[in-house]
Amino acid sequence: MSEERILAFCYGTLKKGYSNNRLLATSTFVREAVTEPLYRLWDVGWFPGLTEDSENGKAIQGEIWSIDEQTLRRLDMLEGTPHLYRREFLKIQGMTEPVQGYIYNQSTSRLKECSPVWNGVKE
Ligand code: PCA
Repeated sequence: MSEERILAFCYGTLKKGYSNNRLLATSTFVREAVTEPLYRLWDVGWFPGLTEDSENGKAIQGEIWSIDEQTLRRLDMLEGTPHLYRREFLKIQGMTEPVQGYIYNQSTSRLKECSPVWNGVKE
């Protein structure tokens, strides 16, 4: 199998201390990171959703993780890609390498905004 590593920006339940971080048990934490001010963050319930907003976007806080392809496929399943979320390249401050993350793919019209950071209930 390919040994390629993928950089992922995690802003919700995949972060350290939160419920889905166990899926990153074989992945490597790179550093905390902030997006370019091109996004907004919404409280979907017990998890958050990131959307693009090039006009009124905020710099969103999260973590960069280095993951393998098998983990990426597992994350796609967990995140309901491409229906609930779609995976895209995101613009992260200070990163020249490509970084992917999950964009929320449903309506946010009834959701409360939680930019610039999601602090859900820790495990
Ligand atoms: N999990 C992914 C997207 C939203 C969520 O809860 C993440 O942490 O980045």
